[in-house]
Amino acid sequence: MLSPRTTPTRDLVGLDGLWRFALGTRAGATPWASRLAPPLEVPVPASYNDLFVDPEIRDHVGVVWYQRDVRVPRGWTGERVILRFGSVTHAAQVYVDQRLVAEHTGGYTPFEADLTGVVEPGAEFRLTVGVDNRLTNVTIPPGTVTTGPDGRERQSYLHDFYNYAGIARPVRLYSTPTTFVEDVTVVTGRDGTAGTVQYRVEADGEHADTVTVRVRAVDESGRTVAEGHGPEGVLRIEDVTLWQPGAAYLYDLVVELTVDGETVDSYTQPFGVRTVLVRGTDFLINGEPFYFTGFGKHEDTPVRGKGHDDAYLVHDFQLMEWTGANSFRTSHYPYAEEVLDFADRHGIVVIDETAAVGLNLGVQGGLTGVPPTPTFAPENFGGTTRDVHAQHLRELIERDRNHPSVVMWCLANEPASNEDGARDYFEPLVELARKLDPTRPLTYAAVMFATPQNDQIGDLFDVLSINRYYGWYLFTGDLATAEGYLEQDLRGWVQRFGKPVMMSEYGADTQPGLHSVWDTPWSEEYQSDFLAMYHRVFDRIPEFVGEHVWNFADFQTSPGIHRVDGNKKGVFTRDRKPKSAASALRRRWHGLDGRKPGEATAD
Ligand code: GCB
Repeated sequence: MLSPRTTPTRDLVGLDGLWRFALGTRAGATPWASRLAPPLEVPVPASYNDLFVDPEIRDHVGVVWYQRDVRVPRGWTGERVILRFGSVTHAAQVYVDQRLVAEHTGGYTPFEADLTGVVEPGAEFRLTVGVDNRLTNVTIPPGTVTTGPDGRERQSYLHDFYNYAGIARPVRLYSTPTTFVEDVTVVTGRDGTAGTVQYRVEADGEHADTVTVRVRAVDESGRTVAEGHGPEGVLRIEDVTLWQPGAAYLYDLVVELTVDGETVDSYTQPFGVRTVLVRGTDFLINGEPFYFTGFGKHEDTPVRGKGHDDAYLVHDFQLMEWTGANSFRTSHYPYAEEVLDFADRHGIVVIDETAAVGLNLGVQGGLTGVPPTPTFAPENFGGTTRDVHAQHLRELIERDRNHPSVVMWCLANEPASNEDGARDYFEPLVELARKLDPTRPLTYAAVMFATPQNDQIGDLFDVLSINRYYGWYLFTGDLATAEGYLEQDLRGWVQRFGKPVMMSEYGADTQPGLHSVWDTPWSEEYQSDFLAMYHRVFDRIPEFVGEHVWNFADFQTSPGIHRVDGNKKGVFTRDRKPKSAASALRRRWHGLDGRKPGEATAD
C-alpha cells in the first residue's frame, strides 16, 4: 500500500487534531447517526487511555467512538477521494454520516476507504470511527476477554506492554485522478559500480488498460539518472551512491501515467540502492558483514501512549545515534510509517516485526516452561489465528517492502517454538513471507524455553534472534553463573543451525538513582555489569551478528504486581534521561562502528 503524498496530480488534507470522543457504553446504539454526547474531546494521533482521569476510560474493554466533521476540498471535483488511517488499534468501523465505509482488524497496519461518490467536494460529512481494543485468541496479538460477576468485560493478554488503544497514527483524506498509480514495488541490486532498480507499477481506474507508464530515477540533487518505460523493468544507475547504514542516500522513483500523451497521475516513491544477504554465518549489507548494535524499542511515551509523536521520533533517533546504535527492532508490532521514513533518511537499520507477540502459553506456565495447555492447539492458536497472522504479514510487507532501512522481517516474538505444532503453524507463514518478499532474510525472536535442543523451527529461518535473561529472571544477581549458561546456550544455537545468531533481547530492570558496590539487581551498576557480561560472551562467538538491548526506554505495562509503574529495563527512562548504562553502551558501540567485535578497532 502506497504512502499518501501530494504530487502534481494528488492533494492531501490531514485530519489530525481534536476529535469528539465517547465510550461505547455511553454513546447510545447508533453513535454515527448524530453528534456524539457527552462532549469529551480526544487528540489524534494518541492512545486515549492516559488522557482522562476517569478510570472507566483507561480500563475500558470494548468499543469507543471517535468523531469529527470533515469538509472535502472544493477543488476535488472529478477526483477519487480516499480516507486513510495509519492505524486504529485494534479494530475499526468507519462511518461517513450513516454509512459504513470500512472495517479493519489489526491495530498496527494502515487501511483505506474509497469515498468517491459517497462524499461531495465542497461539502461536509460526519466521520465516526468505532475503535475496539479487544484481543482474543483469533487476533494478532492474542488475548482473552472474560466477563466478571459484575457483567463487565476484562481483558488479559500475553505480553507485558500496556494495551494502549485508539487512533494512534495520522488520518488523512487525499485525492487521486480517476486513472491512478495503485502500487509501486522497487527491488535494488548492484552490478559493479552501477545500481540496478527493478520496478513494477500497477495502474488502476478508468484508463488502466490503455495507460502508458514512464518512470525516472532522480538523485538527491534533482538530476535524472535513469529512465524507463512500461509497467515493469530494470533501471541502471551508473556510479550509484549506495544506501548504507549510517550514510543514507535516497533516490526518487518518479512514476507517471499518461493517456494520449497527457499526464493523468504521478507518484514519487523514494528508494535506496542496497543489498541484503545472509551468507554462511554473516549478515551482509551491500556485501559487507554488518554487526547490529541497538535496541528493541516500543512506541510508548507518557500521556500519548502509543500515539505517534514527531518530537519523540527525532529525539529517540538522536539518542540512538548518541549511543552508537546502528539499528533497532520494531518490537513488538509494526511502527508508524513515519518512523521507517525517518530511518530511511538517516541510515538506521530496522528489523521489522509483526504484532505476533504472545503466541506462547508456556510463558503463562511460569519459568518451568510447562504450558497449562498446548499453544498451537485449535482451541488456543490454530488455523484461524494463523490466517489472521498471515493477513497481518501481508499488510506489513505490502506497506514496508520499499524501505531500504528494513533489512529483515521478524515473524513473531517469543512464540512457543519449542512446542509440538510450532512447525505446522510457522511453515506456511515462512513460505508466504518468502513469496511476498524473496529479498529479505527472515527471523523470529526465540523465547528462553526454546533451546538449541528443543526448538522446532530455527532451520526455517535465516537468522536466529535470541531473547535471554540470564542474570535477571534466572540466576538473579549471579552474573558469574549466568555467564556460563549464556555462553553454552548461544554456542548451542550456532552449532545446531550454522546460521548467524544475534541477541534480540537482554536487559535488567533498573531504578535510576539506585547505586551499589555489589551485584545488586535494580541498581544502575548492575545494569551496566549485566550488559558488560553479555558483551564478553558475544565477543567470544565469531558467528555472532548483533546485539539489541532490551529496552531503549522504560515503558508502560499492564497493571499488576510484577512491575512497578512499568518495565524499567530501559537504558533511558520513560522521559528519555540516560541511566549509567547508556554511557557504557556508547563507549562500546562507537568503538565497534558496525563491525563484528573481533574486527573492531579500539576506541
Ligand atoms: C521478554 C519479552 C518482552 C518483555 C521482556 C521483559 O522476553 O519479549 O516483551 O518486556 O521479556 O522485560 O520481561
